[in-house]
Amino acid sequence: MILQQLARQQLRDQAAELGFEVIGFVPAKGTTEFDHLQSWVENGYAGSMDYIASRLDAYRHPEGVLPGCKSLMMLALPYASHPRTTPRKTTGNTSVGESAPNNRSAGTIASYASGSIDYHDWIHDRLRILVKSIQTMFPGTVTRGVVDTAPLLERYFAARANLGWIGKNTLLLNRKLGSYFFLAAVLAQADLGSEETEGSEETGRKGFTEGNSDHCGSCTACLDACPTEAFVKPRVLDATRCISYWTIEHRGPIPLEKRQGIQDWLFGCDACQTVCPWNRKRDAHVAEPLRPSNWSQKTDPIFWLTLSDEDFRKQFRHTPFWRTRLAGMQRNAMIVAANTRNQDAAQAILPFLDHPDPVLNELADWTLKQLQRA
Ligand code: B12
Ligand code: SF4
Ligand code: SF4
Repeated sequence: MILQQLARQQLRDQAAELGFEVIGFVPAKGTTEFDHLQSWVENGYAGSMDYIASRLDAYRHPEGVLPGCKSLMMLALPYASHPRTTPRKTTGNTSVGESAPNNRSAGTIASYASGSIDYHDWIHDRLRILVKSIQTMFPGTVTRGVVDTAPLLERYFAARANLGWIGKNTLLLNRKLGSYFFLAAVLAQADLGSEETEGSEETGRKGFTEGNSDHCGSCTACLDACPTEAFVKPRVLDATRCISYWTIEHRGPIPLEKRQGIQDWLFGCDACQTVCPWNRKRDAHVAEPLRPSNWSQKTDPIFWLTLSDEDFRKQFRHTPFWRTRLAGMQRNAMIVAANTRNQDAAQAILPFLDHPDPVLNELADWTLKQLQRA
């Protein structure tokens, strides 16, 4: 018991030094949310994200990620607020805020992608240090760091570890950090003890939260602000209606009826976060590589339309944009150009009429027609 407490304190201190602002520990138990996940997939809400259905069984228990797993250390690392989030007080350099250009033909990007690095790589480098510490404290036990890609319901375990509550926009919220943070986990075969909220498992989907309270209250700002009405109900998101899904996860053509809803989002979407009152008063330290860099370039559709394969590789190989590839960014850029009536982009779109990729080919034709009509 004492040994576990000491181990947790040491790991907590180390994680804080590494930039994780909220940290918690929870025993590796089966998830009470598995049925929800299963019906979510069965309802088709995962769209083409087959990596969820194909590993469904692994989500039942953290053992699906690390056999013999006894404990999870859950971690939150803040990233910059989206500039459309109205801050209530100055909180240091956490937002691009006023520095964002007020250019009507510019698009915008999700803030998590505004830094200069791939957060997966950056976080994994830090998780490796924590993994090593656990292995030194508990020799012979296997430990694994994960961020984003493992079949683990990160928000669920983070809520159980008292990092925050699951908001109506389905994101994990914390009273100090709002929702602009990444989640990560260290799974250990060692028993690290628990800091789980008492009785939390019995609360079902009503309030699996800090101290079991739902700090969303009667607020519905995120549900009302979603441009594509992607929330089936509070805390249930149909990804196939979400701009983030279409602009980041989905490969290939974007159906005609989805294009207008994308508005000016070139990559991801933060609309259900910019309006959240908890993000307006957040107080978070954002590490240097996660602070916005080259914002005006990344939010300019013409920049993406005129970028060469080679330059894309050089500049974006180790950033979140790599997931979508250049063709995906160019697809998104044409849709944004059409939605924002960006006549200046027409010149950059013309060469795509002869592009070998039929997706970009069709889109160029469609976008130019939209611009002619404007
Ligand atoms: C697939 C995925 C997506 C999909 C689906 C999103 C979704 N809401 O599920 C898409 C592409 C749409 C997406 C978008 C985004 N994502 Co995403 N995504 C994931 C991923 C890989 C899996 C999520 C998943 O399993 N969904 C399945 C369904 C069933 O989840 P669900 O319906 O929301 O229900 C869950 C919870 O809400 C919870 N729950 C809901 N209500 C209640 C009530 C109670 C009582 C309890 C106990 C639990 C509970 O239980 C369910 C199971 O966990 C996670 C990483 C991970 N491994 O967890 C990141 C993750 C959720 N995404 C993240 C981010 C940052 C985003 C975006 C903000 C990116 C952007 N700006 O464009 C948007 C936000 C959109 C939104 N409002 O959710 C972060 C969220 C951090 C945070 N603060 O919560 C994560 C955790 C990645 C990370 N490691 O940091 N994402
Ligand atoms: S990320 Fe955008 S599209 Fe997706 S649910 Fe939030 S507001 Fe709606
Ligand atoms: S906008 Fe309101 S309802 Fe939505 S997550 Fe924030 S506090 Fe909760």
